[in-house]
Amino acid sequence: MTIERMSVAEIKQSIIEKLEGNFGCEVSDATQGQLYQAIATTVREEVLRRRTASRGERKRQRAKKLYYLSAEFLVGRAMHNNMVSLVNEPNYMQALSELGVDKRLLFEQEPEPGLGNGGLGRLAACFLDSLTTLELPAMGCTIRYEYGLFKQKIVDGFQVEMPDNWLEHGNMWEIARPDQAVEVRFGGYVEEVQDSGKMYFRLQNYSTILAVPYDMPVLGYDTNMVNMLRTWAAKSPKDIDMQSFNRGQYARAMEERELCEIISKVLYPGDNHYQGKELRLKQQYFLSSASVQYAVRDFEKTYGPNWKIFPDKVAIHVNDTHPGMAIPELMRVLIDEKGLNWEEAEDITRRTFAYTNHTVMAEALEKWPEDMVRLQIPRIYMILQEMNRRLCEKLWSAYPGQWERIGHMAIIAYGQVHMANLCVSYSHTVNGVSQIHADILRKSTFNDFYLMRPNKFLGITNGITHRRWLIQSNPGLSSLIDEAIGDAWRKDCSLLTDIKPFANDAAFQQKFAAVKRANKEYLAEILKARQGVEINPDTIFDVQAKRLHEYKRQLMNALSILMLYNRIVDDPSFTCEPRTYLFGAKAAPGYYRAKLIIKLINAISQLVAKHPRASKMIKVVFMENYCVSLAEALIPAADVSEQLSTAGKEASGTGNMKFMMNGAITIGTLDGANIEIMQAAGRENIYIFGLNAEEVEQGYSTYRSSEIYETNPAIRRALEQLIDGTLCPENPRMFQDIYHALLFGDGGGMADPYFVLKDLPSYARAQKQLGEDYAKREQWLSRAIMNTATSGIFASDRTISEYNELIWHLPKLKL
Ligand code: 26Q
Repeated sequence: MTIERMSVAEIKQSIIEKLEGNFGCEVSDATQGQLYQAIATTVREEVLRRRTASRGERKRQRAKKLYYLSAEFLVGRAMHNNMVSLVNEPNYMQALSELGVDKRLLFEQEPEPGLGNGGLGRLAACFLDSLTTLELPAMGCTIRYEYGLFKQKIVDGFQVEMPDNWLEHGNMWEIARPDQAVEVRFGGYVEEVQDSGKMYFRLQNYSTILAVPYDMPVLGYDTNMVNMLRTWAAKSPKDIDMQSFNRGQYARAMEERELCEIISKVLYPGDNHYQGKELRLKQQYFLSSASVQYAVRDFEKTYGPNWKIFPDKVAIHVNDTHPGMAIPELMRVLIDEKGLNWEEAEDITRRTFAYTNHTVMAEALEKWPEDMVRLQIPRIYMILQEMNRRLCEKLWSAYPGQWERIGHMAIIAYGQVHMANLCVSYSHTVNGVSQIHADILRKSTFNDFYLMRPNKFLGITNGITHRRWLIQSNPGLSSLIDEAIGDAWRKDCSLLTDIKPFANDAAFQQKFAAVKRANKEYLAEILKARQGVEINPDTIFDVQAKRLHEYKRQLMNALSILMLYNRIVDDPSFTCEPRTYLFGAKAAPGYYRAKLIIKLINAISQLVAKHPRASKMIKVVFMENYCVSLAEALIPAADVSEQLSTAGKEASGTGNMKFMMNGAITIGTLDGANIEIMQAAGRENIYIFGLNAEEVEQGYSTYRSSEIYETNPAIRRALEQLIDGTLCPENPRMFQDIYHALLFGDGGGMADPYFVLKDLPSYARAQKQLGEDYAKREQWLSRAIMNTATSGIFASDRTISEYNELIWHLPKLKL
């Protein structure tokens, strides 16, 4: 079945009719909001026609379905992306131009769903995009947070958080499914019931929360395939408790309702950091239970109570341990509700689940207090205990007498439920997100499990969807690529290698440079509009955009800029290629040092701006509220991609891939996917500096940051400036904490545990070289083009094909 694309005339007609019918106005007198409504409704109708065309096919074909469970899905805006997936973007753009609509203002009308913190949530969104384009049946499952990740303002150089009320004006892209609501139970106690010799478990005195699904359709590119992102909202089962309402206890009824609905109220803003908050545990079980119950119900509808084939028809993937309670939840449903015995349920569960780990940092590994789990989800707690008992029994025979090792591998130990151990021991596959990360999982984090079942551990490197991150966000470069090699790369991103021969083609280089230049102008326009700053497109755009975290080392970048500033101030004859340093980063609201680093970047920005000569060569800009839509304008404009994590700490990184694809050159450490970027692009097309992961590991016992301070005068001076009033005359003590952490450490820990000072000299050298190389125009352009040309393997289509081949085994739907 083929569906005709709307022509330019039809699109215009539809928009005009909607403005007339819904608002009684014409294009010329419509507000931006009315224009958005009318245009989005037109796109939505086209989306829903595809949904109708593919609807029911999965069940008819009895095809296996994937549930991708993730506490975060950072999908970004939908309208423009849907135009691209409909392969009708040129017609829409033409129609909008003919109607005289300002496209930037139009797209900015759409609120961005901020249902994620960073990499993990954005990866889930890229995956669902690729699953759909590859015509694989899947459903993304997450929480419909009423408030997404906070919006960031910078006030006097400090981050200030504002609530993100993204649903305030409704959401054009979701469909409520109250008919598919499920009940999730919390609290109470477990009663054991004997019935004709069999023992049953019944939860008593629990409270029920209703999980109501809202589905957001996800389109495949150039196909009728539509998958759903299911977002679960928490509702009170008795919308308002009528009984107490009648007795006049209106306030109490409302209160009860509020208490239920708080579960899906707000996304926790911590990234790569675990906090044992009770509400967070409730969120996780809420998502896990609702999704598993739905998966079981949907299976039963098609296949009946034929539980043995459940793993052949259902795959459940847990995106990090956050939805890991789905594992004991499936056990619970199969045993308590479907009457299976433990062994049957366990076998099905093991063959159903797979788990991807996204971090090896100790502070991010989830460990819930045993008592909290017991009180909140008592039946799940019982199941976890039994899982733990059986696991430990096996471990005793594998590792007799090795108590410490067993304690380290147990699901429950020392009063805590260890989510990673649960996920590893009850999944058939454990995946790492880059090659080095998978190696670290095998050799260190999960080594004890790896030795028992080496084949369980995979390393499938992350990817990004080139549809959002190249076709949609960089139309200039996309058309240039079409011109050179045709447009087949749009469906098969690996074909980007066909532009390799153009890397040294002078005419292509000129056009490539013109596209980059236009993208830089566009970014300049946006930053002017967003925060009133002016940046010069004739300078190098050097970008570090990612969550703020000490291991990502924005601080190293900042100190290196400060050192460069000092050189300029000291030497009136010093010159360098003019550069604009762009930072985008949100800090977790409770992460004091991360917030102080933001203040530091802003202080350096002001210091540089005040100096007549320095300000001609460098400018530092902290971009407010880094988010998906800002990334879409920023990444195509970047010349330099900063990927500075301490080696061994960044599991993969995915921003690095987006920058590469858009022709930025990476300066980075041998960490995460940077290593694979180097292998793909070639050693000459990337700037690598600093310690490698092994050297970092060895450095923990030998490294003394004070030695660098004592022997390197430039570093010493920059550090002194943190506390001598240079940066913050009104409060010279402002950056004391950073100074102290770098030189003395805190809380009994080592000084400079992220090796900032250690890697700083080698970073500064690489930066100097980069600046000189940028001036060699042809060579730089050739290397930038080589980055785009070799970025195809970082398409999430490749990632998903590998996941499917090695983990899920989903059939491609026949449409
Ligand atoms: C856990 C418990 C309680 C509250 C919050 C959390 C929590 C939330 C988000 C823990 C971790 C995260 C996010 C982690 C994350 O984004 N990791 C990144 O995942 C990317 C995709 O695989 C990788 O590319 C990055 O290297 C990794 O840092």
